[in-house]
Amino acid sequence: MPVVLMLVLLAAGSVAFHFASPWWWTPIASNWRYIDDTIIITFWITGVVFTAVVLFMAYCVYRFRHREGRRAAYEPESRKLELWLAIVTALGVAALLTPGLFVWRQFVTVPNGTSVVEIIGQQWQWSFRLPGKSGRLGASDTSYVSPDNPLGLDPNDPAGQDNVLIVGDDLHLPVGKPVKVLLRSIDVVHDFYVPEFRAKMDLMPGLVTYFWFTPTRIGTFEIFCAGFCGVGHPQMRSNVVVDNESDYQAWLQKQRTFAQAQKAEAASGKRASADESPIR
Ligand SMILES: [Cu+2]
Repeated sequence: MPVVLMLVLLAAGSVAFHFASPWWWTPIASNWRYIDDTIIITFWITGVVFTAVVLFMAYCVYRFRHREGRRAAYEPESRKLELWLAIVTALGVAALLTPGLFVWRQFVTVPNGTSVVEIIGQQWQWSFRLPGKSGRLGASDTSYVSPDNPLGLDPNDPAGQDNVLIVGDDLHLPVGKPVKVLLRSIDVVHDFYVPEFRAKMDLMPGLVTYFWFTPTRIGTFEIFCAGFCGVGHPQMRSNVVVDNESDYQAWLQKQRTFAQAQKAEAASGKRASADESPIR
């Protein structure tokens, strides 16, 4: 009887904890309500199955308890029950996976007229690059990375000259404008994660991954690295500041382009001499 009671309390307590939990989601600040809907569907399916299994166990413990003169029958095979369980499990797994496929498709189908921001991860900071007036991002390669060129832009690509660089500082974005983020790592695997945006994706060395979103709320939102990337991983944080249009433009005016940064480096005499240039 105590086991039956414990199992029933476990089921009831889990459901109560789910609804009364103080650790709920951060208020959403992007268009990705679909992600929340998908998680809620997952909670419903797994919650109902968990509760049903635990209560069924409690029922069995009570119903088939030991009594004098009764023996258990050995019945290892039941084709009918196995078939029934296989069908129900398959339907449950399909219901868990299918909504995610629809949401994923939207997550990576970028609408027309979306602006672009590149997000660069490295041990252990976040940097960003915005296209200039031409709207294009110049070529980049990790072989160009040097103290003077921390993001590894191709110095010979004219398209990269007007690109705006934000190295190890906060990224600003205008509210209500869809943005496509291109994710690039210059060392190991990192993972860009802003909980309020319900957006998260790996940065893979040698690949450019992407997704898009629309920031819907003005404010400062913390960026976490959600892929363990070495001893500095917990400190790999930054912010996305979502501004109204005029604040955003004021911030943008203050940022330096790649050409300006290169010139400043040359003027300060810190630029590497020819024999110190990075190996191609
Ligand atoms: Cu990281």
